Amino acid sequence: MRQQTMNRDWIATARTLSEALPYLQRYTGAVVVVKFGGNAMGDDEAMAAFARDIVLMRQVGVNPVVVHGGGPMINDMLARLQIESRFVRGKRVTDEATIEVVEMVLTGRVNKRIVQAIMEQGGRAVGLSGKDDDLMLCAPDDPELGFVGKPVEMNAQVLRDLFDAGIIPVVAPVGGGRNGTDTYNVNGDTAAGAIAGALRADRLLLLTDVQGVKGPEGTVLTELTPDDVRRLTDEGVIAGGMIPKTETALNAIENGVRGVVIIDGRVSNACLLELFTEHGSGSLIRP
Ligand code: X2W
Repeated sequence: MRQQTMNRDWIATARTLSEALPYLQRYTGAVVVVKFGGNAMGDDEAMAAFARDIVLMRQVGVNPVVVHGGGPMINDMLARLQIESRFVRGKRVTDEATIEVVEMVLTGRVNKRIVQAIMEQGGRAVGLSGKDDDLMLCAPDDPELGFVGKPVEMNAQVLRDLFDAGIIPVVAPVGGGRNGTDTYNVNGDTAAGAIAGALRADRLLLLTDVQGVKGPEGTVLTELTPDDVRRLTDEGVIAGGMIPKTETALNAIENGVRGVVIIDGRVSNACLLELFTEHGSGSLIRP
């Protein structure tokens, strides 16, 4: 029911909407790839909040693509099947038994949970993997890792076709081999970077569980160039788990992505804060 009384919160809400106009205009028609990692997924409430942001983006004319991870969910299923999880340099050693589980978990349960959450918020979503319409063809990444793939050929037309139909693509990071029979496990960040590159996306948002890239004093750096990233990496300031993210960012930018933002997915409405307010919410890397 409409209420006529004025309330400070509502006035602030109206002002926020009004102030969003230039950002809404800037991002109309933009392609925004969002990497949603397994650690960022959390409970049903967090999932619903994420889905709501994505549906809002689509509603205001952005073309969002969700590329998800699901490492923790793969670990759980492997444990239930009594298969050991082993990682080398942050990537899962993927033998024949493991790739079966990876494909089932990512393209099945995890992918459909996100699709369903988006549908529940009133959006239209279709789930697919890198195998669908040859979206992401892979070659072996490193013999030590088994069926871990590096994307070697991207065919992003299916994503554009989905945009045109008003559908939000939700992509599981599993790719096919060029021989038409192999299956590869691709790191979620790597897959998101490759997809953003193939689309020459306006933004790649990497949702993580840290605040962003930190400088030597431990404060979050809000804006960096690729050269800054290289320098801070050489100096050891960017280290550990941040390295795969910044590497993904540099590759994506080399492939024509206009900006990559590393943001804290635990902050509510992180994607909206980044795109539609002046308070970007993490570290923006752009040339
Ligand atoms: C990842 C794919 C899932 C992923 C894995 O098997 O765990 C490799 O390591 P998060 O949740 O984004 O970490 N693949 C090669 O990246 O999930």
